[in-house]
Amino acid sequence: MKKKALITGITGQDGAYLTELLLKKGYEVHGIKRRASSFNTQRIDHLYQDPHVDNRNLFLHYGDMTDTSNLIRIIQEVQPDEIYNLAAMSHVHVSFETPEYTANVDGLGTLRLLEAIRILNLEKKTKIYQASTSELYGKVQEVPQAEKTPFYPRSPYGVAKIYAYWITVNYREAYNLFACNGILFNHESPIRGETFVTRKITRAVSKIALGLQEKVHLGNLDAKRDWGHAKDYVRMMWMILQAEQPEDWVIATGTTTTVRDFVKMAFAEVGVTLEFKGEGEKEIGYVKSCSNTEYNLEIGKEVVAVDPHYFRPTEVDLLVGDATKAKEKLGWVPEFTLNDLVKDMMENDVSLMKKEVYLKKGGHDILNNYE
Ligand code: NDP
Ligand code: GDR
Repeated sequence: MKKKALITGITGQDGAYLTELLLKKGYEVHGIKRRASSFNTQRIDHLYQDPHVDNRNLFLHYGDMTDTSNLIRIIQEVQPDEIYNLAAMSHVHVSFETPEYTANVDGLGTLRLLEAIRILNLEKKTKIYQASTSELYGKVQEVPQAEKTPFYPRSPYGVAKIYAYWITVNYREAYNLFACNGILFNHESPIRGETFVTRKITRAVSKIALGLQEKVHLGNLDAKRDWGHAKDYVRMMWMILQAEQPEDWVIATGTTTTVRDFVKMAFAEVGVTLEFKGEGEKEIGYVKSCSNTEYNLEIGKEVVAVDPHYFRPTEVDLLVGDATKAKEKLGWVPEFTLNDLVKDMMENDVSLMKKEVYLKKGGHDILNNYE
């Protein structure tokens, strides 16, 4: 019998990579997608199977983390061996504007899944993975951050996720559920959402290099993040549910980098040495030199500016994780370095923007310019 997995948030970055991984492992994969006014399955379209053929192993169900009866019905129908709860309003800055909705989806949504498992008497059958986050650590208490580091969230997103973290622990202890938190630090990829800082940067740098955009406006350049590759991280989600005991695990690279340095690394991929000058809101990044004649960027051109609009009311200044436990007990070995990650993202976005240049020449405009 094939194992069955149910993924909430299957249309997101991690959902797409996890689906790919589980299908390769021979799982029957079920995913919950939201109804939207336009298609929202681009990240998994390459895995989509015609519903009219036999032996399908990928199934999509309409649903929402705010809809209890819908979640219970899907879980009853699917009878999953493993649930991966990846669905969330996952943008930290946006959570300051939609705090109640974020609490409902990211906090109560997790409770709804845990209760569904109990209501359906699936405690012994169904394991559940909760997508916890380094945002739980928030205000720096100690570095690097590990499983026992105290939490101090700094956003409505972080606060909602702390509820989800503890309700997962509580259901494990109260009802013997195989329920685990993966406390994952930032992980990125070529299919990262366009408004997270890494993808915003790699898209903008590609556009600037190809003459499609003048400059990019960013917020806090001093923030430090521990960035890994999403492909390495979804492998761990699966390993966490295959462990002997249900536990909580930190997944991180152990290296931290400022947003400013990430921008420099991205520009380096198109042959540009970027320098910064000025301070605070007046800081700018300009082209010091350009070794790639294909891009021909003018020396001295200002390509990065700071816009306070992107500052958060409360910020998480420094994240750097200690994944020793996962490495020692689960044998996790990440395959991508930060350099590999930046290269992967830049290659993807440069090729995407080259297509846009081509289409523009034919009078078409396919990409929007929202930041
Ligand atoms: P994305 O934002 O790319 O994907 C989020 C997914 O959740 C999408 O499929 C989205 O659907 C879905 N979703 C949002 N709201 C609802 C809702 N109300 N009901 C059902 N589905 C919903 O996130 P990532 O893939 O990057 O992250 C996956 C999970 O891991 C999230 O929970 C995130 O908070 C957490 N996390 C992420 C980290 C990272 O660095 N990427 C680090 C640590 C934790 P739609 O496509 O329709 O919007
Ligand atoms: P984060 O990711 O908040 O860490 O949450 P994001 O990429 O949004 O921000 C990282 C840091 O960059 C700073 N920053 C900017 N951020 C954005 N989005 N846009 C900008 O223009 C900009 N300029 C500077 C931010 O202030 C911040 O310090 C991500 C999400 O995936 C969460 O769901 C997940 O839980 C955590 O990572 C771990």
